[in-house]
Amino acid sequence: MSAGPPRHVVVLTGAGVSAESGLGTFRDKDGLWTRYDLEEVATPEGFRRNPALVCEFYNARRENLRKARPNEAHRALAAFERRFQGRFTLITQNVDDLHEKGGSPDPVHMHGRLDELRCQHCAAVYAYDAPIAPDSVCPVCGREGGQRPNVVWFGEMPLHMDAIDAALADCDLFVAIGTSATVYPAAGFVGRVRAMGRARCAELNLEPTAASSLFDETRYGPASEVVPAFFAALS
Ligand code: BJW
Repeated sequence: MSAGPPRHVVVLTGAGVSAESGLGTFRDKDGLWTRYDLEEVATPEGFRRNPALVCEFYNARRENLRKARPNEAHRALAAFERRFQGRFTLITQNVDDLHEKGGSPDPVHMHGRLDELRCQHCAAVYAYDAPIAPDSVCPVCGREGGQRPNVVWFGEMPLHMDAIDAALADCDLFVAIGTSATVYPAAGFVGRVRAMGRARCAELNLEPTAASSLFDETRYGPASEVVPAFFAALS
């Protein structure tokens, strides 16, 4: 494990980093999966069975996101990236754009983005900020239907995995923030980084998770407090 200042910091964020911005998490008390059946709204099979329900679910999430603002955790990560002299890779499981709004230039959205659609006919991915319906028309190929949120559902391959694998192999500090460590492959990142034996691993979360014992360092509390404190101490 490296001593001294890190050379390449990799940060993985989850829903907890956006919780204080008013976006619900998935598995906390009152989380999205306590109100919706994930099989119905977050799988390709659910979308095929009931596209109207899935469109409604994501339309409501897009509307919520419109009102949300980045919090101190998003801003602290962006500020650290601006001043850090080494390499910095921000990987997010979140489909919101609060890292970008907080000033991060290019977070890696491994589970896609709420503000993009993908056409299942021509595979075009395009920015979209309005409600969609099962009969929406693709602006690229003009065909009706088959427009879906450009997000990664269960059973689908997360995005940008080559870049993520390379960053995990290269980092000497890995920090997981606001994620319950239940959804793979992201939940396995800390184990992979540890197995390579080169990086210090830190978990910043509201409370301990199933993966806490794998981290060298843990800080518990709201992201808006623990994230700024952790990254201030790092620079
Ligand atoms: C705070 C806080 C505050 C709260 N401050 N903290 C059996 C074993 C292993 C794997 C599998 C298995 N069976 C099936 C699988 C695979 C499956 C999987 O992992 N299932 C598990 C549930 C078991 N995974 C997949 O299918 C993935 N694809 C895949 O594996 O492809 C094959 C592959 C193989 C090898 C390499 C690569 C690929 C795809 C997963 C897609 C997940 N999609 C979703 C929906 C995205 C779109 C949308 O948003 O609607 O992604 S599900 C949902 O969970 C969303 C999230 O990104 C993801 C993770 O959730 P997250 O962020 O951790 O949120 P929570 O709510 O769980 O936790 C919040 C945390 O914050 C908590 O700890 C709180 O305490 C904390 N917190 N307030 C700080 N203020």
